[in-house]
Amino acid sequence: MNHLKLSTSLFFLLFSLLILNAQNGHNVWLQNKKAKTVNVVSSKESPTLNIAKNELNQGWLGTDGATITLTVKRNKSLKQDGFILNENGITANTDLGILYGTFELLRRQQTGESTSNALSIPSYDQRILNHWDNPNGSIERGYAGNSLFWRYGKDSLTVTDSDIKLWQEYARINASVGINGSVLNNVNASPMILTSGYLQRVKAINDVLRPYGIKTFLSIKFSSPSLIGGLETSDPLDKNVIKWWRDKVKEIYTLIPDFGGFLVKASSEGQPGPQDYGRSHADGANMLADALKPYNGIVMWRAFVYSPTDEDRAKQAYTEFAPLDGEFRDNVIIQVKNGPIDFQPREPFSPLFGALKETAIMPELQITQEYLGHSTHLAYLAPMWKEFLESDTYQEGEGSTVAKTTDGSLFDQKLTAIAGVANTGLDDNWTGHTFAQSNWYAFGRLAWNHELTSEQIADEWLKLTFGPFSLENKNYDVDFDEQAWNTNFLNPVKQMMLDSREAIVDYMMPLGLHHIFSPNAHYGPGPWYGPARARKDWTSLYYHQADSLGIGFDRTPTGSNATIQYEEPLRSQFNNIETCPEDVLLWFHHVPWDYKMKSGKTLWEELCYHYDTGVHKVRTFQTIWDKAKPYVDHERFYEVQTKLRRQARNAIVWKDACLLYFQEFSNTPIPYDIERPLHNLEDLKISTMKRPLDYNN
Ligand code: GCW
Repeated sequence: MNHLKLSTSLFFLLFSLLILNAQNGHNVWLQNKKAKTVNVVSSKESPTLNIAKNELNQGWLGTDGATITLTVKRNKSLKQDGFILNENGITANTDLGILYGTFELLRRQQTGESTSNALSIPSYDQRILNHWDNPNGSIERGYAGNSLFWRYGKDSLTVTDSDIKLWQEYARINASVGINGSVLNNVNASPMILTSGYLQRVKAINDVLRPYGIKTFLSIKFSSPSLIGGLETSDPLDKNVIKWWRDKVKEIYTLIPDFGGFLVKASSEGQPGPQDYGRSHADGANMLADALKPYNGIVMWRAFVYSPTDEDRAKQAYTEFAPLDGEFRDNVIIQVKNGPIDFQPREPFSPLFGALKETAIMPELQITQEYLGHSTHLAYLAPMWKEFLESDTYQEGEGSTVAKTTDGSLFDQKLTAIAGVANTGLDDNWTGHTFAQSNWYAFGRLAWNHELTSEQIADEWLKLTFGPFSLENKNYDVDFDEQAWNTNFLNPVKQMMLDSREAIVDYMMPLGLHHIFSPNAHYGPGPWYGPARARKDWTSLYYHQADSLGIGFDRTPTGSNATIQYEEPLRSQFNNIETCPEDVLLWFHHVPWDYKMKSGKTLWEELCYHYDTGVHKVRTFQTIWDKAKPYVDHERFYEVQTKLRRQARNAIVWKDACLLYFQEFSNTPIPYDIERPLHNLEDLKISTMKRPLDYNN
């Protein structure tokens, strides 16, 4: 080897060591490990099984030199891609089941759980990420850089080696938590996505994702036949339109035989849809379903519909969809956001869950933090999703939780699925905030097993992401003191995660308040927002209804009567101000300022204390994190520390803005044991319209 070659290799060696220690978070919860040797025996070969073998070789932490057998054979106790772990290895019905079992086995080795005699079956058949990515590379409500799939520019459709590498990493991360579908583009879909250049790129993506078991789907624009097909109409009952879609679907499946199907936002927020032609959602969805049926494709038809009528926005999806129950084809599934409005920090569950008894229905969650502080605020979302999944709809008597009305156990659904709006982008760490990775993780884990607790998921994620096995985290290469790590890092940081969503509810919109953001960005406070000419249901005034008497949206029979859409005894419980849960009180009631709350405080005082508590919780998070410093690499430590500082400043802005503004109606002092506001209302009104919100910072 000549000198030049030697020094180049040394350079690369040093360089890669540096990269390893830099810990930019790119490896998420799949940190590089010092693996032991393992002998993997498999009766057959396939791209998926090869991935499983590789993972075992790279990450084995069991007995050195152990033999592990991968067995693919039919087992009646296993549904689909479920698996069994035992002393000898992994058994599954499918190759993909083996891969999922592999990730589970490796995860258990790191978290210290038993690796034998575990049987695992997914709660939902389809566990899907929705990417709101546009063909120009931007991402609607994305806070972690541009799209992983699309980019701007003249070579935007060329597939490069780095594209392939990135898609492979993306696929591996998803497979590690059981995600098996990706909708590659925004529901506000460009018709261009169905043109040949884009479809070629979808094929390339699909080819990379396939061995990891991930199906690709596309969002479509309902008026594509007229926009790119040269037809005069996109009426779903028009025979040329029907033919156009059949041909388009055939073209797609010729390229991508295992394509998943379409996601559709139609007749919603200005998007075209069947109603433009006097047709129903069922007409639209069924026409597409018929085109996809021969190829086993599905239609995920969104129920996120509302228009600026006088009807309470919270009622509209139910009003439109409940009468259509039973009219959809069996390869249609209705995709419903968890709450009746729009991914607010807290909403009651959408009354559509359980209400459609003869139509498959799937939850849509939002992983990206559109309404929870983007990628600046630390919000672990599993508690929010669990609260939703465990909500009792009472549709088939007590115990009819949302989880059960959607996972096929209560209704005989042919299709079961769950979707999460992704928070991924080109940022090195994929999600902007390191802790936002935990939401990607939690979505996958809950989609696989909705019975896992938030605590268990947080525990796993922390151990995998910051734990002792990581090669990158030098602190633990020698002398890992488990007890110290648990006491000083794992337990407090886990508690911080578990409290984080409620902290946001407290300082943004407690007690059932909702949608009082400054417009468009949905980041800072804007309780005052309500210009005379604005669409009413896009103003904060519409949602909080504050006046000199009280605050809150009356959705009982004296108001919009949205409660009628809930089953008894829930309906009566919500209707009665005394029995309505206080955390959704202002969602359902217009409550007098001096109303006595369960704590004995007046509503006004209670509101003030919630805002104050929210701020204090964030200050506590700062302390927890500062103390965690010895246990975290520099890069991730400072990133989170800086963001928590900003979050604390933001929380004060939220508190000051909301309390000073609502005080104009309550006409009552802010309790004197609460820290006084730091801002003036008039200044806040000007500054918080924009993001970044760091007033005076
Ligand atoms: O929450 C709203 C968002 C829109 C989004 C829409 C939807 C993709 O503000 O950005 O559009 O919901 O879910 O369709």
